[in-house]
Amino acid sequence: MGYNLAQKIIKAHLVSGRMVPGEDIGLRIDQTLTQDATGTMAYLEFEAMGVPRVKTERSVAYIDHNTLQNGFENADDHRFIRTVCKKHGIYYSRPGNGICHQVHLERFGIPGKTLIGSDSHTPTGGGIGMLAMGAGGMDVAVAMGGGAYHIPMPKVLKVELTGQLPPFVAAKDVILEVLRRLSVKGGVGRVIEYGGPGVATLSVPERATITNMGAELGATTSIFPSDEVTRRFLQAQGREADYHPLTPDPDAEYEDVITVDLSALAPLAAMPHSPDAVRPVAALAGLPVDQVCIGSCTNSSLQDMMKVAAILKGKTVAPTVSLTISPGSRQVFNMLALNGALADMIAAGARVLECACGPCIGMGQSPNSAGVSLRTFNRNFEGRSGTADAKVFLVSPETAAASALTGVLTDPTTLPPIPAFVMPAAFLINDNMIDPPAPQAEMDGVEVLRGPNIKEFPQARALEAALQADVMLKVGDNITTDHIMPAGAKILPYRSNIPYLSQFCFAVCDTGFAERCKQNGGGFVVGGENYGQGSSREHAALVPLYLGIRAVIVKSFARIHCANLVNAGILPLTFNDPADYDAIQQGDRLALPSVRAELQAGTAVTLHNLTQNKTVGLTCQASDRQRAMLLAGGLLNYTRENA
Ligand code: MIC
Ligand code: SF4
Repeated sequence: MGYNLAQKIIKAHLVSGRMVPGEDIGLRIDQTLTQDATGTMAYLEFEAMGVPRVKTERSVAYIDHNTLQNGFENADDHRFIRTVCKKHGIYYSRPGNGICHQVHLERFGIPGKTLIGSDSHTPTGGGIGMLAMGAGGMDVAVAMGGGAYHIPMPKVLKVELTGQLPPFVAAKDVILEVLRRLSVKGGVGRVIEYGGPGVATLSVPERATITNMGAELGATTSIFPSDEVTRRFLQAQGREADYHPLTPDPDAEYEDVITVDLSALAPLAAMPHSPDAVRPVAALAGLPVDQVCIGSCTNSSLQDMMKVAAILKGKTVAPTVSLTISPGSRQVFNMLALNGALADMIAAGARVLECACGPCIGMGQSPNSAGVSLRTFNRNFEGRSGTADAKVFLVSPETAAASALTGVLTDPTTLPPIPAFVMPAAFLINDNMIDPPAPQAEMDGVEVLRGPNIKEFPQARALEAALQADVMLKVGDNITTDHIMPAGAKILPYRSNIPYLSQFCFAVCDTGFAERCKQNGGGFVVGGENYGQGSSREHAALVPLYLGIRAVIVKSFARIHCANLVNAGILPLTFNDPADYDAIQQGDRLALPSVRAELQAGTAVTLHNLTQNKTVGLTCQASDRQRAMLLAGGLLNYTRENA
């Protein structure tokens, strides 16, 4: 039997387990990346492991999220990360150099390699044929120390692309179409592999838009083949030597195949508050718009920006609209400045922001009350923009630019033609904002500089024989890590200060949660389907741990969050019968009378609801290795015990 792309890379990196879907596999990791909002914690964890120099082929730290310096906290964290990088063999991409995924694609990604990043959009690297996955900070720390990355062996779904995108229809519309069909849970346990004749018609940045937003499917990752288009992209980045062709075997097998005819697509939009609430732009056209934000790791390539500039050229942004544009990298920004496109954006009235995550993570630019904001980003979860009642729609750069001019949601296919974009034969290469690590001989002399914002992170304890506590919170389906641990300009500076962060835990759902936990010494959280979707932030596990949460009991979990819970030493439990969810109320007293012995024996866990007088069967969704981690009280304790 032949191998598909994902299986080929997995096979070449397998260090433990069998390639049987659902079974735990360990993978050798070639590259890692971090960003600043998750990186501080990841490097504190790396330091705690006591490994002097990273053992990966390439590890890079990016500063792109916490770039608003409203107080000393973010600047201190950046200085900490810079000095840790110098000391431990990590490349440091300075603030102003761009968004991690865009810069990594341009400067470091290599087809056929494995990459994990402490950011859920790491699958962007799938656009050049990497097996690139989002992970918790602790997993990234372990990989930097030379340890394997463990995932359940995924199934592989093929998306067969045919035809060619019509003018003004974009890669964003491709991934929105896939989200419309599969939903935000459709990718769980799967790699989404793109193939078919349509692939050759898509540039690397277009492919990267599609793999980036595959995170919103809940997929392990998404991947494109590495072909002549990939070679030309790497050549234009001065990195032809990094090119390796990579295609699936002709007799490769897939779990399933779905077909997307690129020629038949029209501009699409994801409506508030979920990336899979997708409708044709034409059906929503005319909706008044208050704000348009163009950028983010999904849509900030030179190609995206040039299309936007061409649409804006010679026009003026509608008087009722605030338009922001954040180029994805300094390479993109610089090229726009040199070729005049930036002047067209400025002349049209765009508010040009630095090349960073910016509004995507609520670092400024919150919309007005109940405002309609069109964004080329990948997430429109409730409250993420910083305005609780804002309505965020996710659209392509073309739809965003067209609507910024008219002031209402506008189908860009109604616009007059713009010049076709041609990929440059050579990008502007200038790596002067990437600070290399100290040479081996000098690393001991590097002092790591820590600010007062860095507090100790909470440590789990070994699992007791039995647990008994109250349900601190009951929530519904599709709870995101933005619900559990919100981000935004006011909170993000405290990513290395768990005690401070804890007061905001679940505040989107219930402002009393943190206080209730403090008064009760913690307890349990109950949830519905796809609990923990979205961001990879391990803070969504570390903060509940700090508040005394011992188990999360839900209908189903999103992959990265489930792994983060295990790493933190919190039990991830699922109902054997989803209907039992209805029989538990917030405030109920629950007992897990034999939880330790049950976990030692397997994955079945018995729950007594003492308030409702009902016994419920649960499963601990964990591999043998993860169960050992839970018994020990999380990944750090487990690593210490097994060192
Ligand atoms: C996001 O898009 O939600 C983030 C901010 O990039 C997160 C990481 C974080 O919470 O720091 C992600 O996607 O993993
Ligand atoms: Fe940054 Fe937004 Fe991308 Fe997250 S999704 S890495 S916040 S640009």
